[in-house]
Amino acid sequence: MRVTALAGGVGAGKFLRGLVRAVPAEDVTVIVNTGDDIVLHGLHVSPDVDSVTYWLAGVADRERGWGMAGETFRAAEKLRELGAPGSWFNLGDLDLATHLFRTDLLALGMSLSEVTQRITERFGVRSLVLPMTDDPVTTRVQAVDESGSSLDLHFQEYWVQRGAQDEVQSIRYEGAEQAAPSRGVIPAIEEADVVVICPSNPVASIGPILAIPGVRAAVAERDERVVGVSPIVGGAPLRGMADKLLPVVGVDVDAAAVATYYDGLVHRWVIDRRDTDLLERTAELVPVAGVFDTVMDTDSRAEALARYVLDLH
Ligand code: FO1
Repeated sequence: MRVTALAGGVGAGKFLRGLVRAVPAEDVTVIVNTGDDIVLHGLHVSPDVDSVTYWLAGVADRERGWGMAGETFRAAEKLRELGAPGSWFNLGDLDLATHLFRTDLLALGMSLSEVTQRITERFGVRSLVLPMTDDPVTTRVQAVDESGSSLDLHFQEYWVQRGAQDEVQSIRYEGAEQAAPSRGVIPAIEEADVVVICPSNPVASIGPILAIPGVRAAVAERDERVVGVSPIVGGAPLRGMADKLLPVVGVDVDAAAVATYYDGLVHRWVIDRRDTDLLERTAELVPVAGVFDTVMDTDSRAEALARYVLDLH
């Protein structure tokens, strides 16, 4: 069974670890958000691509969610001491190797997807990891700070530097309209037996992927083969800031309502057991509604969820 997953950060990483236990890893293609990529200290950082890579390679830090297990931050501390711009973003010492390698290969003229393939291979990842595009796309957040001043922030400035403290007014995916899906993205959607929308932040992680010309239409075309897992459990995201961004796009922060963000795209929608009271409402919004334990503390729980998602009809 060929599975194509649309993915962002931690929630996707956890789910994908289960997915590659449920089906052969070689049969999985992951299309990953690059809207929160950022250049820091001259290095190209692709947080979601790296999260997916580290989770699939089994080297992710389960607690922190991002970066590698056993990470140290000596270089980041020194950069802060030096007052380096961008030192508010913690690049781990091991993680730095990935960014140095990526930046070097990009400078040699390789595309982001070629570089990603090289990196995932070196990490022993057997699934195909495709950045959504090789073109520059940046998620930008228009917000107002506590003094009422308008801000136009890179997503990482909003989330990491400023701690999601500002009132968000709108979100845009800069460059998306001019971007092309990276090679393999559209065929991976067209040829999949199942297209999974991972339990990632809809606005920050999946929205940018769907904004790449051709992607939304390709997913919509797959109709009953498209299944999504709610990233909202008990009225809040398990991690991250989806609760702050969903209202900005007019979507309520609950497991059923969040399916409406994917209106016309998801055929089957899985909510968490804790939200069983929302099952009836979910069934009014999507053709097939399912309930399962979506909190993936372990790989076996993630595998059980992946099997449920693939079998739901
Ligand atoms: N998230 C943080 O909250 N603080 C950080 O300093 C931070 C550094 C970081 C470095 C590399 C990386 O791949 C991810 C990192 N993240 C950090 C996570 C990241 O900001 C977001 O959670 C994702 O971009 C959203 O999926």
